[in-house]
Amino acid sequence: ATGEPWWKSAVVYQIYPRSFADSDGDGIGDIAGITGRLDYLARLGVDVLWLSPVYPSPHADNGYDISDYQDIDPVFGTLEDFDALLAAAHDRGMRLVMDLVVNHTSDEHPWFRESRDGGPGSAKRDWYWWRPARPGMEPGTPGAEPNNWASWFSGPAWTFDEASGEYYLHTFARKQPDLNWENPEVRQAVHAMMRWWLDRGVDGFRMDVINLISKDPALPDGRVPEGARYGDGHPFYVCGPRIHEFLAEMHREVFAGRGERLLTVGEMPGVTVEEARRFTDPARAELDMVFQFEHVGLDAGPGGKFDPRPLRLTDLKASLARWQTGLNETGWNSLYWNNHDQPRVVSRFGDDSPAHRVRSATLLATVLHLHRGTPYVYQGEELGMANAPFAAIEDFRDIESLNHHREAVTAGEDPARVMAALRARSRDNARTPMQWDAGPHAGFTTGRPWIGVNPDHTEVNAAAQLDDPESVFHHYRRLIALRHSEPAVVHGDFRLLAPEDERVYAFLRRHADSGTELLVAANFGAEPTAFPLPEGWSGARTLIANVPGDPLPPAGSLPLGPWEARVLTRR
Ligand code: TEU
Repeated sequence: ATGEPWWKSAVVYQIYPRSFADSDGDGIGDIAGITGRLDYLARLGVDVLWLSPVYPSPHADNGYDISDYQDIDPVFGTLEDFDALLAAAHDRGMRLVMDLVVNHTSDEHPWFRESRDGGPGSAKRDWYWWRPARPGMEPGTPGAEPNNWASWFSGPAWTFDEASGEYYLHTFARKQPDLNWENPEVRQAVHAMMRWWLDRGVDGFRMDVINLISKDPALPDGRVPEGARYGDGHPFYVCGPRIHEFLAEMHREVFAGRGERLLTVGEMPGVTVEEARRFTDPARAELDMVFQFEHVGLDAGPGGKFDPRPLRLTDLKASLARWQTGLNETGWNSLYWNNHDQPRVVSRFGDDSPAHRVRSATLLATVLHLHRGTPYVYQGEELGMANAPFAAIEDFRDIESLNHHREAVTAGEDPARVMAALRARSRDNARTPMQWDAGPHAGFTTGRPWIGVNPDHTEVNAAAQLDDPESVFHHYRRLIALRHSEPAVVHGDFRLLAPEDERVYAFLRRHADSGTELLVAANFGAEPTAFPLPEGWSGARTLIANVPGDPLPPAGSLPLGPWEARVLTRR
């Protein structure tokens, strides 16, 4: 439809620069490496690149701890390298979106140094959350923290500063102090920095944990879950009291007048459908879309992400369908299986054994890309890259994984179980180097990679897949092209079929303007099955499938082989 925003028919590709392509042999990916691989991304057909952080950083959390918002970390290159990448992407018709990490800075950012070293009298003291010890407690002793909140990366959310005798708040690691958005100077400084990047030519922002920036200034104690040591602060800062005000203000101050060409997406753990509709309602002018987390939490047990349990397909369907319906009239979904924080989807919701890896990866791709919303592809997902076979804790690099391992083992949990959970769920599964070819280090680097390369790169790599029309890569390429050519994929409404079916994920997309209707059916398993077609679908043509060959038009029911996914169309 005319007048629709361009990003509704776009596909975004996420690059984790540290693990994408290393041009200088230091074992860490860099910006020149990305520029050298743009033709690969153009061939895939993606419209937008999202770069995980490339700013100067001590890398306590791989760049999500920023010490200078307006420069490039030397490990990744220079501002000149960045400008060259931006120009080269634009030359190929691709836009480039930056990661905006402003819930917190690094503790090595000059703002925080001034806030801490200047003590309570510092002009920047109030840019962060400083609080005295709990009344009646000896400052710096266990339990004396200003409140009982847990950090997301284990331990308390507060760190004691000897010099001033006060604590600062950090929702994540202690090297990631939270900015105080209540202070208008903080907001103005962030807005100015964002305008600086837009003036440089970038095309928008992916906003890290942006729904956590508004905290209840009373910072009340949270409920302590059974068996837990710390309290749950979420009710006081997940979509906190002033979040909509802050995002509307950011829109006015930063995006007004140039909003049309940009893409903004807010990463929002804990966001509900109702809140997401408000954030993405165009009439409210806050964000274009958000990343919600419901579907990536369905296989977590009561103990959280490191307490894995199997996914029930009916839960996945019910969850995604609720988001589809909830944002159908107002707002817009973003669609993802993977990013740099999630295990690889082919290992998680598919089957990464040699017999089923390609088919289950292409099934998952088909299901996701046929939903209504903007799909995000995370580097290597388009190759069907799998989880890492890490053997020991020494193989891991991620601060969340390392902290969790230390805390759990110290608390007396069985180390073998802790390792099994890390192997299934660690963020490092997504962070092994991109597999370019079957050569040494998968063609990622000529040096020593900062994290182990998956040994399966001899089988699973871009070079092999580019030459194979049945590869995962070419299936992603076809799905992206389909979104660009078929309005029903972009604009059709969504209706879930057979919600109780434990094996087949099936839905309809109906596009009233063109009269086109799509039926998607996907067999989530190795056992062949058949899906009973609704009235009027016998004889329908296949638009795209993840198995080669032209089947006979289905009559009555649609046979589905192991991990087969099929999209039928009728007018
Ligand atoms: O992630 C926040 C988030 O919600 C989680 O995915 C988190 O990383 C963790 O898995 C919780 O168990 C964002 C970034 O994407 C992540 O890489 C950063 O570590 C985090 O914020 C802090 O900046």
